[in-house]
Amino acid sequence: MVDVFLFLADARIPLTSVTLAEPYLLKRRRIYVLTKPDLADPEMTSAWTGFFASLGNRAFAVNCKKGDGLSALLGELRAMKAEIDAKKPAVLLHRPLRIMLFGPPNVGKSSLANRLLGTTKAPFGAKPGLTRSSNWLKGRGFLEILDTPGVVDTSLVKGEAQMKLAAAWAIPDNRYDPEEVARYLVGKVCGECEPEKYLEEYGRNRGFMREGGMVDFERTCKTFIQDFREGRLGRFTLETPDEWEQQTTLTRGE
Ligand SMILES: Nc1nc2c(ncn2[C@@H]2O[C@H](COP(=O)(O)OP(=O)(O)OP(=O)(O)O)[C@@H](O)[C@H]2O)c(=O)[nH]1
Ligand SMILES: [Mg+2]
Repeated sequence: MVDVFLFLADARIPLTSVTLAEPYLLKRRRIYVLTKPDLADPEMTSAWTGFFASLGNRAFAVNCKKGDGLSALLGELRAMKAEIDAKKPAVLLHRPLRIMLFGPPNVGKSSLANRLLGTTKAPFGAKPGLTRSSNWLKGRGFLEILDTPGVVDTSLVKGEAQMKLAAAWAIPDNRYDPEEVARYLVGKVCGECEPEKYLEEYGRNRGFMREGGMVDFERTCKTFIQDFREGRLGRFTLETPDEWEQQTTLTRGE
């Protein structure tokens, strides 16, 4: 029923996004879409799209919220439709191109569906697990889109992958320890900094104080993580294409 898979990966964690969802996807014609490029390091995003291309896959960075990068993806989908139509008898030419969106929770699947279709039919929002079932969506244009719930192999949500998924908000807040994730992210935002001191100062600067002059550490950690997620600390990519080679550490056979 599907002509092409769009595999969505968060541009900040492409390797983890792919590794956690890949086992569920058949090896079929697919396009990788790196979402939230506005929150990732632009040079790293180019490196990642180049890397996927070097593996023989098309890859596009698309801001599914604002639409940047969408026209290149639409151009590719139009070309695919033309290619498929060219192989079919004329009576079937009018069937839309059917695409399935696939990827981790909160990566931007429903937002991309809406953008591609020019609608707001697919509910979207800043919370992992918003879409609960698979839905075929139609809009204007030449596409029909299967929006799907985010997929994560929960047996792999551990170690550094868990930190990254929490940072990208692909797992719910009850699936990680905010203090652990905040400390991990301090290392990414300020490699030289001592996490405890950095967070103490962060909380003090934000006025997150308890009675007796102590910093409210839990609130500080949660706010720090949210600031990271929303790009207020800058644009960061948490993994490089070089790490692809080491991905066996993330796979089921670990
Ligand atoms: N900054 C930024 N935010 C984005 C982008 N794409 C989507 N978002 C936001 O990310 C959040 C999640 O978007 P959704 O489209 O609901 O994500 P989803 O993959 O459908 O999520 P689930 O249905 O929970 O699996 C929303 O708040 C979007 O506005 C993007 O490219 N950049
Ligand atoms: Mg959704």
